[in-house]
Order: sequence, then structure tokens, then C-alpha cells
Amino acid sequence: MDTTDFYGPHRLVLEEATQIVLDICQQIKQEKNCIEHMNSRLKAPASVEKKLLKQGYPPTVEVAMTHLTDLVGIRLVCRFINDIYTVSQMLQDHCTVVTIKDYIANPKPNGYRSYHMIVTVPTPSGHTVAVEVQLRTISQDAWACLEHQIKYKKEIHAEKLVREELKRCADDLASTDLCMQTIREFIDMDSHIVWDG
Ligand code: 0O2
Repeated sequence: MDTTDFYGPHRLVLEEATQIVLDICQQIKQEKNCIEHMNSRLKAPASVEKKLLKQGYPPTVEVAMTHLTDLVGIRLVCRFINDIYTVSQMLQDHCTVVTIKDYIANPKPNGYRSYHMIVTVPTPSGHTVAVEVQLRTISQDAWACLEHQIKYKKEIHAEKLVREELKRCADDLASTDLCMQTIREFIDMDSHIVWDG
């Protein structure tokens, strides 16, 4: 089913919430210059139905509107790990935070790293809407895109090997992200030092 048919009049409310959070993120981006890019999506109807059925609910949009907190998803891709925590703090000044899952401090066993926030915002039409905000570095985003593709591949002959290699890449990228963070801190510090000789 297509997104407009599935969401019906609820789509407008979800789009209002999307715009409110995107505007807040845009403001943060301008203030701090630490968001590389951002995008948003409404959860695909098939994904909504699958999730509701898994939780034992009837797969209708009305049930989704009351039970799911990730119908609106916003992804913010940052340059450095520290930027993620800065943006998260700033978001908390503008939205009500429901939950935070820090898969950067606590990566998933497959190597997935990302920082997930569920926030709520009031909309002009008088609703309170939950929005899932995912914050990642550029390399975490590249890794998650590649890993996501595997889920949709019907058959991978060397799946175990592929998963092991992906996990290794995730750990290497995490280590590189930390090095890049250190280099940036050094450059920032360096610009405040007057070198003699
Ligand atoms: P889509 O297509 O965006 O809807 P659940 O939502 O039931 O899986 P939970 O605890 O609500 O569980 O969500 P969690 O762990 O915070 O993560 C949900 C979203 O994070 C996923 O959305 C993915 O976008 C992303 N994610 C989580 N784990 C992984 C992973 O191992 N690999 C990748 N590539 N992405 C991950 P949906 O619902 O799967 O997708």
C-alpha cells in the first residue's frame, strides 16, 4: 500500500511534526555547523504493519498512531562523535525527550553504532507527536547503509563471513572516528597556542 493511502488524514499531522523537528535541527545546524546533512522519512506501511503484528496489535493506522513512536524518523549525520552529543543536548532544549538509546556507547553485537532519541513535539493542529531522531557520524551512516542492504538480500552464500567482516569494519571505523575527533581537538587547541621558535 502506498504511504498516502495508509496514513490518510494522519499524514498531515505527521508531516507537521516532521517539519517542526527539521526546523529545530536546521537552527542547530546553523548555530553550531556540526550537522553534515539530515533527512526524514515516514515509516513505510509494510514496516508499520510488520511491527504492529509482531507486538500483537492489529495493523491499522489508528493503532500505529497511538502505539508506535517511530512513524516519523529524522536522521542527522554529524562529522564527529562529540558533535552528536552536542546536538542531542541542544535538541533537549527544544523537545521533550521520551527515551535515549546510545548505541555508540553500547554498540549492538553486529557492530551497529548510532544514537537514538524519541522526542515529542506539539503540532499546530493540537496533537503531540513522537519523532525518532537518529544521530550518527558519516562513517557510522555509511556502515549502517551497507549493513541494511544485507537484510534485503535473499541469499548470501558467505553470510557468516560477510557479517564478521562488517563487524570488523564497524570496529575499525569506530577507532577512526575517535582518531579524527582527537585530531580535531588538537587543531582547535593548536590554534590557541602561540608557538615560540
Ligand atoms: P525503518 O524502515 O526505518 O522503519 P525495533 O524498531 O522494533 O527494531 P526499537 O528498539 O524500537 O526496535 O528500535 P531501535 O533499536 O532503536 O532501532 C530502530 C531503527 O534503528 C531501525 O529502524 C533502523 O533504522 C535502525 N537500526 C537499529 N539496529 C540496526 C542495525 O543493526 N542495522 C541497521 N542498519 N540499522 C539499525 P527499522 O524499524 O528497522 O526500520
